[in-house]
Amino acid sequence: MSTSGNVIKCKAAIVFEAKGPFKIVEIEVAPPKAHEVRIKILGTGICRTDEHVQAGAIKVNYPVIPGHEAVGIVESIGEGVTCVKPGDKVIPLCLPQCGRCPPCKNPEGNMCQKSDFLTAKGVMYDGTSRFSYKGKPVHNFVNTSTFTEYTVVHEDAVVKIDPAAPIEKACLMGCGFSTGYGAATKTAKVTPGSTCAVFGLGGVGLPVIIGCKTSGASRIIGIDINKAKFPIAKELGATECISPLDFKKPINEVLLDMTDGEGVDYSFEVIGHTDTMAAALASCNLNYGVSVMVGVPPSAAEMTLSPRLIFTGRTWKGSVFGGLKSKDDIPKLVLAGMEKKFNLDPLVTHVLPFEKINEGFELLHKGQSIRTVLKM
Ligand code: COD
Ligand code: ZN
Ligand code: ZN
Repeated sequence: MSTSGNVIKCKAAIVFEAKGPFKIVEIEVAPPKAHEVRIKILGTGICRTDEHVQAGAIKVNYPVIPGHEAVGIVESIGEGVTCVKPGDKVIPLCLPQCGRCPPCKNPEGNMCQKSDFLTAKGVMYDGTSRFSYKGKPVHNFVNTSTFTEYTVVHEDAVVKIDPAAPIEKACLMGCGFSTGYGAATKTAKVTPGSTCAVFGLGGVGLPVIIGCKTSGASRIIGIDINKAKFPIAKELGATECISPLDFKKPINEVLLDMTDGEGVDYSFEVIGHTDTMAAALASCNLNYGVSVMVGVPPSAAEMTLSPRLIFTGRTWKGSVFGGLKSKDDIPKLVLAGMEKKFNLDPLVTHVLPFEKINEGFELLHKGQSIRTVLKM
């Protein structure tokens, strides 16, 4: 029986309050309104940002259905949708691309004004939600919400991908891989022969290494307090890996020593801590070094820095979704992954049934996973 036009009852993982667990409950998902798309989720990755939502480090409205890195099949479309049709394999876009706003029109921009990344309202464009639990609305997360068997997104926040794309690896293109790879290739524009330092070797940091390597960097230094991440980092292209815990000196001074006092050409902070953001900035060359902030800073964080760090010529940049334009770039990255242009195998360390979502987060807490993909 077709579900199109009807309310769908399905399972979803809701966080009811900051620091509360993910509770799998039965929700109701309303049909898509005009210019909206209802998607049956096939698989969804667990990203550290989802944990930030659960932990209350990123401000959102509760109750909320997190999850933003997924692959699904279009179940039905609302009036006026032309970019996808029922049956299409798609990736929901945690950073939409409306194509009409100034950041969408600017070749260097990607923070579409339709993005809920900074506003965190957790509702559709009309101010309402398509999710409800026991008759009460439940918020969405960054225009997506994928920890659910069905979700509804605006057509600005969905893109069709190759129907043959494997679910687990294609999921990574919805956030982790694109964010890291784009930070190196699009935001920093890493040059051949350069030296790079990557702070944080997780599901986003490792794709930064892949981006540095494909850009031709000759030296890639991985930095992590968890040495268990070093073998994968080296497999993907890191030439050296160091742990700040092994040194008495601040890690930026260690990096200066390792580069004859010059500092690295490019540094990337992929952890989300203000102290490592400052260390990454100070470890790049004082004149032409570029430091890219990839990790999401906690909503309440503030930093104090000497202006001299920038005065001498360093560039400090931020990068959301790797500076990529989601609708334009994700289908290309999916194809490149299918053509084995980069090695995605080590990134998906665990595949679990959706019901085991809390186990998936436990693996992340313990530093035992890179990416866990939950299959519906
Ligand atoms: N020094 C060195 N390494 C550290 C330190 C430290 N002080 N603290 C933690 N680490 C290491 C951990 O051991 C771990 O290996 C790594 O840092 C972090 O990796 P993960 O796997 O925990 O986290 P990721 O890689 O999934 O995500 C981290 C981000 C901070 C990048 C995360 O918040 C994120 O996904 N940001 C995405 C930003 C974005 O543009 N998102 C778009 C929508 S989400
Ligand atoms: Zn836009
Ligand atoms: Zn993410």
